[in-house]
Amino acid sequence: FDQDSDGQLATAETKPKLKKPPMYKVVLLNDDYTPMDFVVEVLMVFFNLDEEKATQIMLAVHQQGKGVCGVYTRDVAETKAAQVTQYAQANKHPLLCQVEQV
Ligand code: TYC
Repeated sequence: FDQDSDGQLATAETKPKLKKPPMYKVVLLNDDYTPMDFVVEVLMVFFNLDEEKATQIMLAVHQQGKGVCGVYTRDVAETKAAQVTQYAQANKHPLLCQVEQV
């Protein structure tokens, strides 16, 4: 017998086939030109982070080259990455955001 996600015993016949959706990371890439303040603003606006957490992630990306802003279902991740790239372009910054499957 297996246990399902509620810890209930389940046979092949009773086991509900409720799969968790695949999750996707929204990854921010470092560059030499985008101002740090702008990156912090982006993280606060599009990823609902407070200033402290946004600053931590921005600095991690600045030092390590890339970093995870959040993990979402595919549609949400794709939308956020597109919004960030669009907002950066509208402000003439080369900031890039991409999606990676977890
Ligand atoms: N490296 C940039 C600078 O020194 C800051 C920066 C951080 C840019 C994170 C992009 O995703 C980024 N102004």
